Amino acid sequence: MASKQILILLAIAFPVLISAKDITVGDHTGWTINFDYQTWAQDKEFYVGDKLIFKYPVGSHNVFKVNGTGFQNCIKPALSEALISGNDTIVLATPGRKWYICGVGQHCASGGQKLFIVVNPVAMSPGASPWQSFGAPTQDLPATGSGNGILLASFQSIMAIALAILFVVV
Ligand SMILES: *[C@@H]1O[C@H](CO)[C@@H](O)[C@H](O)[C@H]1NC(C)=O
Ligand SMILES: *[C@@H]1O[C@H](CO)[C@@H](O)[C@H](O)[C@H]1NC(C)=O
Ligand SMILES: [Cu+2]
Repeated sequence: MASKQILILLAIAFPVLISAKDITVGDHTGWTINFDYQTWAQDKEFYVGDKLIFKYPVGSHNVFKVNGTGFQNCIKPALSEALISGNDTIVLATPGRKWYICGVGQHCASGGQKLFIVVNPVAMSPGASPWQSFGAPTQDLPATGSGNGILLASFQSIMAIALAILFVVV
């Protein structure tokens, strides 16, 4: 309960820092064989609320969510569990380790068509601490005039103070 309230407060206080992303797996390459998804994932941050999108020509590949063992050994779950739309969207709903494989032929075992990611709990910009933005104008504010910007900045300060109080109380 308390953590949910903190999340809501964070979302109100720091809207610019929190934004769910749509992440296309493999970027323009999409979901296919002979692509190094571990290297691709290395320099990326995944957060709860982000969406993974697996893109591929329908019928050529599919997507299974598996566990660590299934990932290691390319164990395909029942075909009924496969995502097959060619534009498969998975919302990262919980933090932790996630594993995905393709279940077509030997794509996972021989083609390396497998993805392992770690999902972070809160969708906050990398390296941004709430206290760094305390009272300071945040970047990328909508350009609706300085008056609004200052209003928003002080609103965020108030929310940050409320948040600080909440942390002390909880
Ligand atoms: C991993 O998933 C398989 C089914 O695909 C299941 O049989 C196995 O028990 C699971 N292993 C763990 C550690 O959860
Ligand atoms: C793929 O899915 C995303 C969201 O899940 C959607 O925004 C996009 O329009 C879809 N693209 C196609 C080509 O269907
Ligand atoms: Cu495949």
